[in-house]
Amino acid sequence: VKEKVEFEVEGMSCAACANRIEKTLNKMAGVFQANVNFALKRAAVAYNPAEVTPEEMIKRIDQLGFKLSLKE
Ligand code: 9UX
Repeated sequence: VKEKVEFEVEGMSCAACANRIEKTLNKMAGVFQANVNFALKRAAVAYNPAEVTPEEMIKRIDQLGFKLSLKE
């Protein structure tokens, strides 16, 4: 199963921040593909809901010092 979720990203100060977030999400078990757009302050993640949840992504990225909020 593949689900997609979109987040708004708060706290990014430079494009390397987007790369840090993207790499961290891509390393999480159950994440197929994460893309973070610095200019748009958006993150899009394709994931397996049986392995990982958007809430776990939010918690993981909070540890890096950025805030993800679900976009509906
Ligand atoms: Mo840029 Mo971000 O110098 O975590 S990498 S502010």
